[in-house]
Amino acid sequence: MDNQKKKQLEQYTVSDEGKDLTTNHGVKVNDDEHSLKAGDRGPTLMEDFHFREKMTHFDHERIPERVVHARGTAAHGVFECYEDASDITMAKFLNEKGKKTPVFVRFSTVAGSRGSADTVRDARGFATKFYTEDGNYDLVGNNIPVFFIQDAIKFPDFVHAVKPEPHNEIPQAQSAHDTFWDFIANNQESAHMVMWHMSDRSIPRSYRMMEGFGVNTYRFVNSAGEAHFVKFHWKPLLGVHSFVWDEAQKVAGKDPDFHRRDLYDNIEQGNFPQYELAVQLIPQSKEFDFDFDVLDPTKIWPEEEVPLRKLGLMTLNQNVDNFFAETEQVAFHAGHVVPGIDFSNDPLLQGRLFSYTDTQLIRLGGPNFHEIPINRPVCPFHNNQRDGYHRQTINRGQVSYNQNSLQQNTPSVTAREDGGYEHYDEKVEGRKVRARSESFKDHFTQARLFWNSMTPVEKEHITKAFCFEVGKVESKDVRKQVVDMFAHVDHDLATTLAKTIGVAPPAPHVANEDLVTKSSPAVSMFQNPIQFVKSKKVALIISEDIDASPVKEALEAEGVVVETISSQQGKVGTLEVDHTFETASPVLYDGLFVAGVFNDMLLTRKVEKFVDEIYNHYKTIGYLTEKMMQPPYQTGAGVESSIETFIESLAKGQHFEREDAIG
Ligand code: HDE
Repeated sequence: MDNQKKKQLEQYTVSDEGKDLTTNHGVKVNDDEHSLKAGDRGPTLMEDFHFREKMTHFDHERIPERVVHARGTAAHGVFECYEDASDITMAKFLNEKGKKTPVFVRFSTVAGSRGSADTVRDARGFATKFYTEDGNYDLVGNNIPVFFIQDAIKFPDFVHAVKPEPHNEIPQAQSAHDTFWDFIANNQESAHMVMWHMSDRSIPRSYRMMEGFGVNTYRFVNSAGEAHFVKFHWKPLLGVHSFVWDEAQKVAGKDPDFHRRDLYDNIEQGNFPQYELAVQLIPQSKEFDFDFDVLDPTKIWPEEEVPLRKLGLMTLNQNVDNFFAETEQVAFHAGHVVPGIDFSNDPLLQGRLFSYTDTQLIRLGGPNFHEIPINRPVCPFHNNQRDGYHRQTINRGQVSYNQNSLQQNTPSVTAREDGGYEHYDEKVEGRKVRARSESFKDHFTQARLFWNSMTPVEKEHITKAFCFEVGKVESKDVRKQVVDMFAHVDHDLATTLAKTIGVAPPAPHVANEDLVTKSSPAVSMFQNPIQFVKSKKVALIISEDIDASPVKEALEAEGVVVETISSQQGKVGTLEVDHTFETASPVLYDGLFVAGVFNDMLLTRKVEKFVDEIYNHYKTIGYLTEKMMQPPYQTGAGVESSIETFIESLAKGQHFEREDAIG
């Protein structure tokens, strides 16, 4: 099963290597460099069918980018089920220990356009397509467990506000501008999500180190018809790690493809990203037992109250062959479910169920996008739908309707017991109203709970992010509205913000802090650290006369990816130089080891600059001899003078104990 999708894709994959150049109609071409002309200085002739076909195809190469989540990257993989979970769901891919299901995952940013930088401050999409024997199941999630709005009807407004402003299309891929913050201050249901957005979660170090969340509440249904409300989680085995803000901004310039490259390179190197799938479950009967509404997508279900149950492990082990054919054409849909997985009445989810097919119709040019290789189920699919743009299937026979006698009423329906999808028979009644439930109207308790769960360093980063973002807002009035809004979360936070951005402090005592003392340590990145070194990237500075190969070997033995840097490319001693100081940048590495020394003042200055930046971004520094490292960088947290301690420090990640020295 796990390579069923691979086999299917192979049927559609071609290699042009070694082949004759032909037109799309199979005619061999004798010249691909000159258009057909009347004389070698004459006009081009209409009859040049090769030129016309080549140019027309080129003119039509682009399809509209996704309205949101335009910038992304993807990989193939496999999901392996941990145990039979048939007590909670009849989804077959979760019903057998060891069962393998092929998957395709696309990660993305939300706001930026297709060519924008990877490391901007933004939520990240985490969309997974499971090619199951019961049909495709799409878990279309984000790396933040809540959302900005509660009702899908507000999504176009939210997206208009966060996207570049319409008069000048500035700024690209950023929320640090007036319309975003104006929307926030005037739509206070966004408070909880904004707290996450201002945290380091929205500047992830790597797609491999990011959690995923289904956000919306779904339903699991077992074969006895019993239902649970369910929330989905992906937990990365490497843990959750982020950049610091200054670093993220610089990486956006030095390598706008940073996340894309990181995922691609690591899969090529065999460092396959892995994530455990876990669920939180609330039985139907306990729907009203919590201090949040289970249908409200701006609320988490604190893990301390509703524990996680792990269902399986996903491994991403293969890069795409062709970005456009696979990554760009993949069509996810929150409504692609299989028997055993159903929807709740979460009003955000209900609206998503409409939007995803609608968007594919314009993006992929018609109703047959399910026939595109990356979107095809691995199980058979038959129905009476016919024709439309780009139809590829050749349906035999005269019947394309139901009921019929000419074809013994086939294709035929399947009863629920035999695997037919039957919607959960929830009883629903109500008056038609445009309204929001009272139980959705508390916007600050969980925003405060999130704040309470942060370590001091995390709080510091959130505060600085607010000061940066709102500091970029030109309207003083909007700035003040934001200050007043977040005073409901934390008065000190709002006061610091007000002071930094030059507006009046919030009125005393609007804060929630005395009312909400609860926290959920599970949402803190720093209270749940996972240490590792394999696949971390280290810059190794080398010079003539010093043999740095033992350092390189020792690091590589631990799975560290080492890139050598020196004054020029070519060989230095026994080592090949990967980069000069010009082609490398400290922001692209997790750590630095200096194993070289230069007599030239200019080069020494370049090393110092490298060290300084690594130090200011709290990363691990190592050196061989004191001559190679100037004070004040010779000692302190995460500064090591042996390879062994360097590796230990590198495993820990960022060294925020340095904060005092950096300020
Ligand atoms: Fe989406 N979303 N969304 N979204 N979303 C799209 O579909 C939409 C929401 C998410 O890698 C679009 O194919 C509405 C929440 C991801 O291809 C579009 C609402 C979450 C991706 C759309 C939401 C998501 C999308 C644009 C509010 C986290 C990228 C292109 C009701 C759970 C999938 C496309 C990929 C993409 C609509 C809210 C995740 C326009 C109307 C909440 C990861 O259909």
